[in-house]
Amino acid sequence: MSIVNNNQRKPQIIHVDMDAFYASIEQRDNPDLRGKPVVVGGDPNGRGVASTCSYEARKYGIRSAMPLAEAKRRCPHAVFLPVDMPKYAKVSSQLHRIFEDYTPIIEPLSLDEAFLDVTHSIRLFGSAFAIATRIKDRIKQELNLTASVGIAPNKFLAKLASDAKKPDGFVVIREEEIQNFLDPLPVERIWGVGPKTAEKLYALQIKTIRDLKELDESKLTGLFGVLGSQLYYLARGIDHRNVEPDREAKSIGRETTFPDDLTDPEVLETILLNLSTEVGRRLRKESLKARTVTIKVRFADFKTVTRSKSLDYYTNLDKDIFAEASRLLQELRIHRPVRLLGVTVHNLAPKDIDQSLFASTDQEQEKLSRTVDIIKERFGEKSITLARLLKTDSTQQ
Ligand code: TTP
Ligand code: MG
Repeated sequence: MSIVNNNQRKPQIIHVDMDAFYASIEQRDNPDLRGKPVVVGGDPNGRGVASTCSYEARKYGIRSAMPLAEAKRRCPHAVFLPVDMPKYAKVSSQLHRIFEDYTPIIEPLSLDEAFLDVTHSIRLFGSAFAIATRIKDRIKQELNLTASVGIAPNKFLAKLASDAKKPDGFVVIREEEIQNFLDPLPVERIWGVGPKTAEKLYALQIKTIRDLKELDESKLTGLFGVLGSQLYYLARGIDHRNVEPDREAKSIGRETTFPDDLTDPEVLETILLNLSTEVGRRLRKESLKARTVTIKVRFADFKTVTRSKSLDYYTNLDKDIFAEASRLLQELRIHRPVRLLGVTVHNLAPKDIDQSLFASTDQEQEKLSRTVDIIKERFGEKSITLARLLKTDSTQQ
């Protein structure tokens, strides 16, 4: 299979993190609260903890997850507010709609924080710097809130960058600045270093990332296993993790209940092909690809089983979905009557997710499948049918 790699641009990752998110929304919506210490979390006489607090409250040492009673001890005149999740969730979706104007590759980490891979948006918008500036300005103008933004060649650095000048920060880490930026930071700032790992490193007199670089990879893997190798690379600003769009929850599926229970494996497989074709068509229509295929089989006694398989590539081709679904069906070795069959795909991503690994033969296949979709849309479902589907077309609901 020939691999066409036409996507050699350097990665450009933006990390956006809203400032004092819940508290800033409350201050925005109630001008009396502006400039004051505000703690969001509930009744300070109760047993709850702070979700967050305004930057004015942080001067008193109040932090997220601190018991509210302790927060009140530190700042008796702070305003304590309950958590209004529906309100914050609404702002979060407005924020996401802004992100979506610049890239489909968005990985949300929480309501107020996301990675954006804008590597392939640059042609359209000029530069990652221009995109991040625009996003920050729109958050200010349209949401009346401030965000801190980081731009870097990878996720690890972009997150550190957005955190470096909070609140209202804007930090770019260029290739040649990476090591200077990292060296003075404490080891805890490295992704994966929790209190236990930090303690072990302190015992070796390793406090900063500069100190950590003194240890070679084999020494680190000896001490920490797989994490050790991660530490070695992150200390040098190397992080190959992709921005993973959060589409796990979404899926596309089709299922059909037969007028009469079926046992003939060939008939079942033909129906599976029909279902796979419809799922592939929906994926192409929504400009998506999928990585996981699931089949569902309900037997005559209503017992239902599902089987899933994740591929190591994304696809929206009927033939790929069918091949996997068919393999899963065969593995079930069905001997009893079946009343329902379904095919679903999960782990969805924008269709250009794997452009760099796109094989030319598959590009042709996709073009063909898309042509079939267009003809079906124009002239009706029955206008083109793979010969194999004709046999069981009447069993479809
Ligand atoms: P963060 O981004 O960690 O905090 P923040 O936005 O309030 O402040 P900043 O980023 O400027 O440091 O978390 C986002 C929201 O998530 C926060 O507003 C409240 C909620 N949250 C909790 O409910 N509990 C927690 O322990 C944390 C850390 C956050
Ligand atoms: Mg935040």
